[in-house]
Amino acid sequence: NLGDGYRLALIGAPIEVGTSEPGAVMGPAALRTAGLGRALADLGHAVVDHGDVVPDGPAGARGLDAVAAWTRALSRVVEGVLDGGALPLTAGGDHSLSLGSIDGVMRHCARQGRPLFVLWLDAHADFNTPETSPSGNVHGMPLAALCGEAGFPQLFAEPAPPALAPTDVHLFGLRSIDAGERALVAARRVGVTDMRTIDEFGVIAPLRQILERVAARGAHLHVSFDIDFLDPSIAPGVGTTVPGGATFREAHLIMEMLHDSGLVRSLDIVELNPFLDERGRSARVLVELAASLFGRRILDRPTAPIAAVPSD
Ligand code: 4U7
Ligand code: MN
Ligand code: MN
Ligand code: MN
Repeated sequence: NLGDGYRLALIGAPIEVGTSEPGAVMGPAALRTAGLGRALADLGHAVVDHGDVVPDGPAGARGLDAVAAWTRALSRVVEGVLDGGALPLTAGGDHSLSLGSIDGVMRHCARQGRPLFVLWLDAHADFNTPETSPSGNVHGMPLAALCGEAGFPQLFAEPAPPALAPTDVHLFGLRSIDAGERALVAARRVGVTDMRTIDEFGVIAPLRQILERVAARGAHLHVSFDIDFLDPSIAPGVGTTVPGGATFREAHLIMEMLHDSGLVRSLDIVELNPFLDERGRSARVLVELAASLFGRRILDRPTAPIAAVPSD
């Protein structure tokens, strides 16, 4: 266990080469401006801001070569932070940054012989390959690449760890998926709690089931939080809004449950586009939610344990 006061490492990943909408490069700065570091330090955690990562080699152009340069640099930083016993919080930047953060987590876990589980809070599946992608944007592909799908150039430093098992990935909040990736997600048996399931059962039952599984396996839990998981009415600062997203109360409860589980060992906060935001609203909502994930609560009472959950 990490104890009460965590050692948190804030890692800026100002990457937008994975998207066609400029502005995500300003994400880390906006999160710092909204007080991310201060909010976490005020909760009693030791926060070290590692500044913004610089990619290995030229990363100006869009596309997979530039993403590879970021992936390698981010992976090294995240792995080093975990090896040092701290919890990496990678702030983006578009979602292609998770190629680097999760590659770093995978290397750390592989060395410790520890299983890894990835919770993907997102409107999208991000399971396209270069072949299935309708847009060519790499931020819609990171999970497919991490899960070892064919069609990608070498993104990861050699020797690369074994690919992530698709059954150790859970998509939560899904409400937009392309035809090709839909077939792939089903064929690979990626875990999914889509928006309809959330409408039917709420967030508690499905999330409890995931957390119980992670706890039973003693796995490292990585959470990748794409802002478009949230409804655009509370978080407009993102390039790929999809209506019907999580409410503030749903997202807040998820964060409290994640905190109370004590299982989260690494986190991405991605896709904030301050250029599209309204007076810093989205950045501030994210800071609120991050604070709840790291222990801010209304009263000193944990979320209630759930006795019975529906099984799929
Ligand atoms: B994000 C999309 F076609 N699926 O591949 C694609 F709808 O990281 C969107 O989840 C991807 O924000 C969104 O371009 C990537 C599209
Ligand atoms: Mn560890
Ligand atoms: Mn998304
Ligand atoms: Mn995403």
